Amino acid sequence: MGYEKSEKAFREAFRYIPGGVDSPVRAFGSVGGTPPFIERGEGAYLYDIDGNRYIDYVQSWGPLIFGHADRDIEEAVVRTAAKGLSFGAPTQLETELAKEIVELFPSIDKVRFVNSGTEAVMSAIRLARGYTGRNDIVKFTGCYHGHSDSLLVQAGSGAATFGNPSSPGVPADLSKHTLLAKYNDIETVRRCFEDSTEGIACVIIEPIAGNMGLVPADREFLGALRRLCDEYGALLIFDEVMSGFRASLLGAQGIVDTRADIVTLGKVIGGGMPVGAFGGRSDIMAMLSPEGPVYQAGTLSGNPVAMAAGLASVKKLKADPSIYVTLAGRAKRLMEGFKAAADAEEIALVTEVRGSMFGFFFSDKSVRNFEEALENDTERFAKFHSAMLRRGIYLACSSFETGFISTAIDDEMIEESIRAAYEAMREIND
Ligand code: KE4
Repeated sequence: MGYEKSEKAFREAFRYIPGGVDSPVRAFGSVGGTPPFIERGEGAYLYDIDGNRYIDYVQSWGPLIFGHADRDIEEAVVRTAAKGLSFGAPTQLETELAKEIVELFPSIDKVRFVNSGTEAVMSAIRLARGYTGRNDIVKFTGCYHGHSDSLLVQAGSGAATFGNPSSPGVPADLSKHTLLAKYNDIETVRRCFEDSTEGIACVIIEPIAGNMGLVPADREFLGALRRLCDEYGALLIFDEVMSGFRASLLGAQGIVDTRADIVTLGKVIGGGMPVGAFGGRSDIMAMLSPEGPVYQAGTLSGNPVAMAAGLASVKKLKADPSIYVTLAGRAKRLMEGFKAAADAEEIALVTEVRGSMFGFFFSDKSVRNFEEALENDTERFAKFHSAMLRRGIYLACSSFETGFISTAIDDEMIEESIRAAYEAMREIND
């Protein structure tokens, strides 16, 4: 496999775009090497500009559950685009997709569309603060909710629950309102409620965390979280931008019985086009402008072409929920194969699967929170990622991400990927 054209393209991109990419993770910073520049996608495959072909387990970080250039989604996009790209006026497509989501999610009475997961979460946080009249929020170390200021916060020193900015440009005056708790540890959440001086507006969590690697929250923990929020009158926000329509048709809420007050969605509901959404109980959503006083807006929110792509994607999933059984079966088979390949070389590996999502850590113990995830062997992950890429297997370029199975990936591709894993494990063990 040659990468000359991608190397040249990366240098060229670097001249005009910071880091040569429009989103940092794409630069391959944590795995090294040059990120392949993609020419096209077709079904399960990505093709780079050097003519290399890859089985794609990233699928644009989750949206492409039907693989690349799905005929139904592409046809919906072309048909809708032919009638105009955007109007800045209401269309029935928005209502149609909203109806699909409301009918699916018991915890969503009304939903508002935006253009990204970041926007969905930023708006949900403002809505929770407006609804409760409180300023403080709680998030969990290791959960990522997009790059809005209140969420770019890391744990303070020691046991301090108050957050510090995790990026320059985020005012400490703002990040002090974000308290940090430990994933799967209800006592650290209780401490945040006790430490808060201004009252907690909401607790936001990825109920199946996909941004510290794949780390699901324990069912009992989510139940305790719900009870704690009710005890203090705080809202519970499930950030299902990644897990929604991926862990099951209803994301985490299709697996656990805990219900959120607000749910954020993205990725799959855009079918590959820029869409985010946040929805919840009627009384909460009624606070949103123009019905209520909490302001939120967007030029391209509910864009008809994006709505058409999302609608085609969601309708296909609703029409055949049994695909989740197939997707989960293939995810399980892939992770069993990776585990067997690691065992053959006496390399420590732990794996996780939730529906069409999979993850693995080069570690000898299970991972239940970010602090434990940080102990995994990231150097070995980088070598494995590179060895797999050279064998035509395109995995997420960080051990703190999640892999995905699409309907375009068949059993033979899974077996091919497992064979590549045996070779890669042998190579990194030399
Ligand atoms: P976007 O703004 O990237 O559309 O969504 C932010 C977001 C919010 N919530 C969750 C649970 C998410 O996973 C994300 C974005 N996920 C990352 C992948 N880990 C997007 C990839 C990237 O940043 O380029």
